[in-house]
Amino acid sequence: MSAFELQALLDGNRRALAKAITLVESTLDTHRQQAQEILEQVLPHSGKSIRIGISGVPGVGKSTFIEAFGLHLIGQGKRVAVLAVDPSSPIAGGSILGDKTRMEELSRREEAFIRPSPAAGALGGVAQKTRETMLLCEAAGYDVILVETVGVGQSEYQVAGMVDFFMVLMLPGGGDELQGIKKGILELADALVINKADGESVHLAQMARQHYTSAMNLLRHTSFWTPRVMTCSALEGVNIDAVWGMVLDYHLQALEEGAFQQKRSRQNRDWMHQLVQQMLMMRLKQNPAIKAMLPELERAVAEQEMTAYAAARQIMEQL
Ligand SMILES: Nc1nc2c(ncn2[C@@H]2O[C@H](COP(=O)(O)OP(=O)(O)OP(=O)(O)O)[C@@H](O)[C@H]2O)c(=O)[nH]1
Ligand SMILES: [Mg+2]
Repeated sequence: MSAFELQALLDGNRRALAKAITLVESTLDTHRQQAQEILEQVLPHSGKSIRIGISGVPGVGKSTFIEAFGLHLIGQGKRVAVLAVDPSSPIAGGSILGDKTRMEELSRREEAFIRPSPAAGALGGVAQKTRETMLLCEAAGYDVILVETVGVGQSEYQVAGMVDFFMVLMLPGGGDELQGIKKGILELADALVINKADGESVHLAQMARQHYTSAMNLLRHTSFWTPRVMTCSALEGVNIDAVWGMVLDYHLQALEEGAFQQKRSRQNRDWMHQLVQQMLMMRLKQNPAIKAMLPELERAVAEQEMTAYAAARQIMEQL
């Protein structure tokens, strides 16, 4: 990417942004190298957005919510980028956001940039690419980054670890089990937003709100922020402004507490350590001497001729 194109990216040119993201998502070594150079150059220009993670079981209304929320943000004068971490389709290029049908209006807006989930690739996987894409979008002047994920596998943890504010959309009615809500998720959430609070479900949604408010109060919170429970209707556009108001509240308080930057610093540090682990594992797997000795070590450990510890030590000594 030329200096000219880099400047275009910083000026908010979508084609330059898309090109940089393509390099980030590429699995070719030469592309990866170029991508890293671009990332280093944009780094000083990134980090100025509010990053919001949005999770929830399939069908809860994430796409519909993002459409309504994104349009509301644009109405507030913001530019919005929508990215996805989708563990369910690592090869096909992502199903989340794959159909932009529920984000029809948003995807037509000049102020919005919507990027479907990338394919997994090697190092760091989808989460790595989404993190890097986020930096590029910030450098291109997007004020709010929405990262969508479906409640599968580790993706919620990954997304919670890369955003400032993590919200989980819920359905009115039905207990945790029915909703497929994993227990740990409530502990990750800065907010639970009960969607589809419309029509006959308004009452159910209120009950769910009470239920989850007490459930959340039982959890121990170590940060300055007490997670909130709200209701909304993405379809009818009810309370969407209140959800944004809550995020702004959080942002203001976090800045005052110095917690905003602290959280980001911690996330960057954690991410570095995760990458080191992955890089080490990759080295291990590619090391010919280790490859050669591994079957025998595995056998010896399986048949209890050798302790797992001793075998692990032998492998480490080869590095
Ligand atoms: N009544 C009502 N229906 C809604 C609301 N939000 C979404 N829906 C409907 O719920 C269905 C699923 O909505 P999506 O936005 O596609 O849900 P999603 O969470 O993105 O689903 P996946 O992408 O499959 O994970 C659609 O038929 C929507 O029209 C709402 O606030 N009220
Ligand atoms: Mg969707």
